[in-house]
This record gives sequence, C-alpha cells and structure tokens, in this order.
Amino acid sequence: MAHQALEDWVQEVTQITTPDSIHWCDGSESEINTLYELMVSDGTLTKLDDHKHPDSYLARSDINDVARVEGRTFICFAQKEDAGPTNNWMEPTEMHAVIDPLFEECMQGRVMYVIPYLMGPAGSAMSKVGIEITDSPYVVANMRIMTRMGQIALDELGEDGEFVKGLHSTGQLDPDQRYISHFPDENLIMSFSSNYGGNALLGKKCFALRLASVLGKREGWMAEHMLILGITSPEGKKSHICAAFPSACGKTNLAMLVPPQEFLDAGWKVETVGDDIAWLKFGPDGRLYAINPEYGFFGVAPGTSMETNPNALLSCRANTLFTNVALCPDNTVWWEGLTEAPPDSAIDWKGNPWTPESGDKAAHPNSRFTAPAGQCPSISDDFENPAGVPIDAIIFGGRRSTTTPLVYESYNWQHGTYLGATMTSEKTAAAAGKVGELRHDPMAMLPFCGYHMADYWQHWLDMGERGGDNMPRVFHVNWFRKDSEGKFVWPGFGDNMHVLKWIVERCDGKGQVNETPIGYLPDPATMQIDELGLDPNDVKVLFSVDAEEWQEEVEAQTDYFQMFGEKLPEGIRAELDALKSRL
Ligand code: GTP
Ligand code: SPV
Ligand code: MN
Repeated sequence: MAHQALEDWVQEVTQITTPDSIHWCDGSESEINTLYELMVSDGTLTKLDDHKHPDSYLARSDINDVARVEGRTFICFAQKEDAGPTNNWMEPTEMHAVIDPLFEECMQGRVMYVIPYLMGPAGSAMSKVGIEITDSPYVVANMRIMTRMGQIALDELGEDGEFVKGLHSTGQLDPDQRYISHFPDENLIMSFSSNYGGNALLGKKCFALRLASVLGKREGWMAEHMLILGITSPEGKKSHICAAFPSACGKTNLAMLVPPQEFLDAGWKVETVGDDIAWLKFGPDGRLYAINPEYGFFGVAPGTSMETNPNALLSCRANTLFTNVALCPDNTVWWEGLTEAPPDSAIDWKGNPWTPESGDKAAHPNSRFTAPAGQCPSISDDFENPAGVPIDAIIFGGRRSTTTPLVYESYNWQHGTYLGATMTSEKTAAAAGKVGELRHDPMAMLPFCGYHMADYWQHWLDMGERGGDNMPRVFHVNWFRKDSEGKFVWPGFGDNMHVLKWIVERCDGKGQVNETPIGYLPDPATMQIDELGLDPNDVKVLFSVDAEEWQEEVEAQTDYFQMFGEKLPEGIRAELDALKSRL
C-alpha cells in the first residue's frame, strides 16, 4: 500500500476504535462469500432459495433503524450561515466533541473493514474515490453492490490522490447515539449507531450528494438527487433525461420504464443510466453531461411488481440483498404490491409470524433491495461511459394529491430553477417521521443539499448563465394527483411514457402546448391517451391550472421564501413576482 495519507488515517482510526483485526476489502467473490457465510451463521442474514434467488440474502434491521434520520443528520461548517436554514448545523469542534468519544474503542471485539470505493466509471474525469471504514459486514456487502469496490478504487487513488473519508460504526444501534455528521472542510463523514441505507452506506447520500454538492458549487458542477435515462424515438434520435423526485417518489420506476406495447411497436426505447444520483458537468461542447456515480440500486421494494416495474424485479432476481421485506415459507421474499394475492403465511420484517389477516404490513414501507445495476435488462451501454451522457431535459416532480398538473414546461432555465426551488411533496417512509405531510423539498434535495439552500439555487442560476442556450429544458411532473375518493387519477408507471414522449417532442421544438400562468401545458387532445380510458373530469384535473389552488400555492411559496431572507437569489425573487402577476 503506497498512499501515505490513507495509511495514516487507517492507523489513526485503528488506535481510536481498537478493533480486534483489520480487513482491507478487495471486492472479490471469495471475500464476499466468506462475509455472507459469517452473516448467515450469526443470524444477520437468511439465505434465500438458491434456484429462485441465486446468491441472494434477506436482512432484518433493528426495528428502530429503518430509514434515514434527517433530524440527526448534521452539516458541520464553521459558520452556521454556510449550512443554511434547511440543515441541522453544529460547529465542527462541538460536533467532534460529541461524536469522537462515541468511536473510542467502539470496534473492540469486532473486525474493522476498510472499503476503498470509486463513485463513477473507471477512468472518468468526473469520478471520485472514497474510503469507508466500518465494523458492519452488512454495510460492506451493500457497498460492494452499490459502488465499484477494491483495487479499482486504489488504482484510481494512486499514491497521492484525494479521497473522502467515511467513518462508520454500528455502535449499539441506540437511536439516542445516532449521528450522521458531515465535515465538508475535512472531506469527512462520521456516522454512528445506524446501519440503514443512506445513514450507513456513506458513498451514497453522504458523499455523492451532501459533500459532492459542496464540491460542485466550488468547482462548477452539480450533484443531484436525479435518475438518468436514455430515450430513443422511432426516428432513431436518442435523448437523455434527468429527473429529480423526492425519496420514494418514482425515480427508480421512471428510470426503468417499460413503454406500453403501442410505443414499443412504434419503435420507442427507454434505457437506464441511473436511478438515484447524477453528477452533471459541462462537456467540451458546452452541454451538460451526466454520470451515475453508483454501481447498484438501493430500491424501494413495496409497490414493485412485474406489472409496475419488471426491470427492477429482474434486476433483483440474483446477487441481491433484501432488507426488511417478508420471508415466505419457500425461502422467497414478498412485499406489499409484489403480487395481488398475498402469501398465506410469511415471516414479517420484524421476524414474527404473519398472515394476511394480521392487518399489519408484512414488509416495512421502506424495505429495499440492493441489486447490481449491471443486472438491469434496460441498463444503458452508457452506464460505464466515462464521458457520461448529454442531457436534453430535466424533470422535477413530487407527490401532490392536489394543485399540480400532470406535466408542464418552464419558460426558460431561470423559470425552471424556480420550479425546482418551489417543489413540494408529501413525505414518504424513506425518512423517519410522519408520512403524508406536505413539505417543501427543493430539487428533491432538502435532505441532501450540503450547504445553504439559497446558495444552491444561486448555483443553479449561475450554471444556467454559463450554459446559455445549451442548457436542458426544464419540466415539472406529478404522477400522484388523487380524486375525491383518494384514488390516483393517472395510471403512472409505463403510461408515464405518454409524458416522456411529449417532453422529447418539446426538446425537438415540436409538441402542442397551452400557455398558462405556471408554464406550458400539453393539450390533452394531442396526447393520444384515449386508450387509457380516463374519466373526462380526471383529464381536466390532470391538464389544467386551478386559479384558486394556485393562489394558495403562491402564498405558500412566498411564506417559504421568508426563511432565506436577503439570501434569496434575485432570479428566484423575480420569478415569484412574475408568477404572481401572471396569476
Ligand atoms: P428513493 O430510492 O427513495 O430515492 O425513491 P425513488 O424516487 O427511486 O422511488 P421509487 O421509484 O422506488 O418509487 C417509490 C414508490 O412509488 C414505489 O412504491 C412505487 O411503486 C411508487 N411509484 C413509482 N412510480 C409511480 C407512478 O408513476 N405512479 C404511482 N401511483 N406510484 C408510483
Ligand atoms: C432515499 O431516501 O432517497 C434513498 C434511500 O434513495 S437512502 O439510501 O436511504 O437515502
Ligand atoms: Mn434517493
């Protein structure tokens, strides 16, 4: 091992955490098999049926450790102002005084795993190296699927390359000792007492969004909570789209969309580049290019079926880790929505016997599958492309049962930035807390923007200044409009293809529009959605702007901006005023 700073850091952590032994992860098959054997024998994992789910396992988390904990996630800049009003802040020395002692001797009796990992394709100028140190073999197994792990990262690092430090310990999984702390000025993440998803797989939200967003601001690129997809028209023209939806609001599903038969017959094709995170940078031609820094999917299980998202199900057939789903008697997995008829009996996510009559959920609403991206039938050839893919359109969207139409287009980049800044969505089970509450979630980055939100909006505007006419067009969608009985009025999933087609046409300067105060809406008569058999009232709701609802919306936007005070960018303020006068 030749990297002195890395060696020094590992030694320093060893002295603090006092593990029984140190294991450098190489990401090999034999290494992971040994870890899986260990975790099966100590009860951490259950091996699934070898025929139906080859090399796949089920994990059950602690029942108090089932989602990201936004309330215990901290951004530790020296100045509170740099973290901004939407982040929890603690002064770095103060946070160190709280969190450092928790790590003292915390790995006694445990193995310390050193995980070198690469975010992004090998050889890409956009890729970055992280090192996660953890005492959880479950975290190692997830990181091996989610990132390019082992020698590939050390090769990229060389003797003096930069890396993000991530220190993680399971601790005792005590929620009161749980801290997810970010130190942007030290390139350091410290995570204690949670093994779940974004709390513990430090390459994901902690590095690839929170710290990377800070780097992006400094270096002139963007780290976003976005899927990336490629879409090819019958004429053979390929476009790429990024979409930012809040957690559990449809990124994985849209990224893996299977077009309805009539679109397939006509020659449309959709390919997956990424399902959660995009790093975007200007290319030599002045356009924005995106890479997916991840190597796997940490996807929401409930609602995933052969009808809604066959590509996700096929991705997680083998070599997959399931967390907090139900276990069937034949050693297969089940979750709400997988099949119409539930199994007669199962073991639920807590490990208790379950039957459909019990009334409880068999799988946790935030149960997940960790699956290699390369196994996705729709994975794009560009998934490993070091240059990334040029982006034609950016879509924002959230869960809104009212107010927001199915789709609309912004007037320009500044207005598009405004649509992102004013996104609101009903909260999901992806983070601890009350589900269903409407909250502002700008650019789907509320929990992930690593600095002051208003500075982040200014960064979006600055990127637009730089990119000029080369910037992607910006759209807003809402798959989640409900009727008075609480039922979704839009069929969603594969049928979202109707909306993607209109977006691609708009990018080509085609497609019929109605100009409204909030932006350009499609004319439903030109959308060829007759065969969906929608109720005419629902069509009206999906394709129109209700003046009264939007008056309330704009009031809520005005209130929301108060907390940013003088920091609110001029371009955002101008868009608010313009919207008000148009309404
Ligand atoms: P994170 O991984 O948390 O960032 O979430 P995500 O944005 O990738 O969300 P995902 O695609 O996993 O979807 C979350 C939930 O929304 C699942 O239960 C889906 O079945 C459901 N969903 C996704 N797309 C649609 C849609 O078009 N309509 C409806 N009604 N539900 C959808
Ligand atoms: C999300 O919550 O947006 C996720 C899952 O994608 S986690 O990795 O836990 O952040
Ligand atoms: Mn996410």
